Amino acid sequence: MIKGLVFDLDGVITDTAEYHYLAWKSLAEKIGIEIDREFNEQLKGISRMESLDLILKHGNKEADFTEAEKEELATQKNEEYKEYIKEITPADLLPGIDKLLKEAKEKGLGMTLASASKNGPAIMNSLEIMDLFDGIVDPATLKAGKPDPEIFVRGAEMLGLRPDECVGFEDAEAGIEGINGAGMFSVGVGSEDAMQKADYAVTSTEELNLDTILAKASQ
Ligand code: B16
Ligand code: MG
Repeated sequence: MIKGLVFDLDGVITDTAEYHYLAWKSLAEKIGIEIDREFNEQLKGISRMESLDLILKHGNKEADFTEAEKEELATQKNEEYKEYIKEITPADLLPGIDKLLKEAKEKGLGMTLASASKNGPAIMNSLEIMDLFDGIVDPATLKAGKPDPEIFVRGAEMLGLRPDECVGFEDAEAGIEGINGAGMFSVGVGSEDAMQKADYAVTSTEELNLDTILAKASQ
C-alpha cells in the first residue's frame, strides 16, 4: 500500500529548471561556451559542480580551470540563479501541484522532498508549501547524487517507510533512474522520450491525478 510521496523540486513542483538553464547559459557564455536547451536536459537533476563539469567538457575546457576557479564559477552561477528565485511566489507552483499536494495531505500520505538543489528549502518557503511536507533530504549529506537511488531511499526513510510504500516524482532521466533503483514506483513528468523508463508518465503536471497514480502504483 502506498503511504508516502517523494518529490523532486525543479521541473515537478515549480519550473526553476528554466532559471537554472538561464543562469548556466550566461555563465557558460562568459567563458566562451555555448549551451542550448537540448544540452541542458543533461543538467537536470544533477548537482551544481557536476553540471559545471559537463559544461566545461562540452566546451573542451575541462583542463582550463583550477578547483578554486571552478568553485568561483559555480558560485557566480548560483548568485545569478538566486536573483531569479527571489521572485518566486505560490503562483509559481506548476499547474495541478497545489491540488495534488493538498489531496495527498488530506489522504494522510507522508511527503518529503528529494531535490539535488541546495536552494530547495528557500524555494519551498517562497512557494509556501513547507507545512505540507514532513521533511527535506539535505543533498549536502548524500554519498552519491542522482541517478544513485540514495536520495529517494532517504526520502522514504524520513517518513519511516520502505521505498516500495512510496511513489517518486521526477522530471529528469537521472531522477527516474534513481527512483527505479530505490524500488519505488516512478512517476515521470516530461516528454515521452525522456520519460521512457518511468513506471507511469505524463507530459505535464496538469495531468497528475492522485487517485490514478495510487491505483497504478498499487497494481
Ligand atoms: P543547486 P532537482 C536540481 O534540482 C536541478 O534539476 C539541477 O539542474 C541543479 O543543478 C541541482 O538541483 C542543484 O541545484 O545549484 O540549486 O544546488 O531537479 O533535483 O530538484
Ligand atoms: Mg527536476
